Amino acid sequence: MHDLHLNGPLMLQQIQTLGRLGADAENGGRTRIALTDAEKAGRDRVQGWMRELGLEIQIDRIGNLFGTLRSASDRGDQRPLMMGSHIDTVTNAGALDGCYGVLAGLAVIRAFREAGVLPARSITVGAFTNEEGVRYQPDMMGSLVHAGGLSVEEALDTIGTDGTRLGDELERIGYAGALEPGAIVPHEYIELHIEQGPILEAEGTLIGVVENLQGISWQQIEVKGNANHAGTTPTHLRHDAGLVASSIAVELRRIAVETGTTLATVGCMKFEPNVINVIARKATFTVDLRDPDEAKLVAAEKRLSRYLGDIAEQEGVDISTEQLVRFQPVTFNAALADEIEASAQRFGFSHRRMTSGAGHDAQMIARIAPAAMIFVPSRGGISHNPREHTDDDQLIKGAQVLLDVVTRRLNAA
Ligand code: HGY
Ligand code: MN
Ligand code: MN
Repeated sequence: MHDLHLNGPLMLQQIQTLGRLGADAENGGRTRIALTDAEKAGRDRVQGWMRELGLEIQIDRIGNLFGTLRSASDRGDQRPLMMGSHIDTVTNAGALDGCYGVLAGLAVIRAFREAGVLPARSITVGAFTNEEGVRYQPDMMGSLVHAGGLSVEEALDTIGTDGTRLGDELERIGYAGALEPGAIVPHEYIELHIEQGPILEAEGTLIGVVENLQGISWQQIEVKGNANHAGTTPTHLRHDAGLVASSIAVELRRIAVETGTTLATVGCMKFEPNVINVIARKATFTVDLRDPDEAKLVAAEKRLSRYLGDIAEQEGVDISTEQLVRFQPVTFNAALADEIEASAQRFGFSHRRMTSGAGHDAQMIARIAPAAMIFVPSRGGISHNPREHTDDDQLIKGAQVLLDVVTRRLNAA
């Protein structure tokens, strides 16, 4: 095998450059919500880097962006080894989530370019649309459509939290591609990502060999009570949507603590009329439930549903729910996980097998190809936050493992 060298400094420089696009006014964050002008700027920048590498660029109908370095033997029908992730962000995000996997993929291709060799099999890097699901649900949307889990027509008709239609926004930013989603079927898929959690750092471990990924359940809950005067309404006569929503949030914490494995988050909450001296007539909020075990996730959903029925009756309010996202836990390809572990061993890097707490595009691509993930540590376990950080040498070593695994898989039978 050729002696390929990863250009770490250039990868780090590109991470910084991309991280400046959509920069927030304060606290060093950036916001590149899917299909906004800021995200378009990020897409344009990544596409430019793909061009500089002489890659064949393809954009599909849901806006997934692919750059491919063809092997000498590829007559256009060869299934590529694919790497990738996403470049859209949550609000006020860090610079690494998703971007690291896309730019490390380009760094792997650059190693072939700089060595002047073509890979034994074509290599594709993908930047999938709307992984975060902040504006349009579900999350991991682009990779879900790519994997055939959601029709592109349905995805294009999705109405965002801002009332926009996804397909219109895709047209507006110029990324409504022609390629049929799923046309590029990966031979194998490997995603390099920051852990976004505390485990690797706490153990002083460098490489996470991600064996599986937990199930995700997102729902929106609406509580309808009665608006009334905060000063004249006795407690026993209240139908207080704000109290009910808050009680549900407390019950969710009880579910998480009592199960020990389920995680529960109320990330968004809105009261109406949202006035200091008026009992809330309506509360609208989201619930994010996760568990690596499907049966436990189902049990948490059922326990929440029972609680909703009980508190609705107790407080005399109406409660309705809308399921926004439901993905079962995913187990990644064992052979690829072994390959990642063997690579970390060869480098002498500390490593451990683990579950992904976050959702990733790899969980969708695992539906159509062998897939696995490599994690590197997140300082303080922080992510979805401008303070998201991984040391430069850790980022480079993670990318070296990616290059090593890719070159070995390219030359495997
Ligand atoms: O929600 C997630 O876990 C991912 O960041 N979309
Ligand atoms: Mn991510
Ligand atoms: Mn994320």
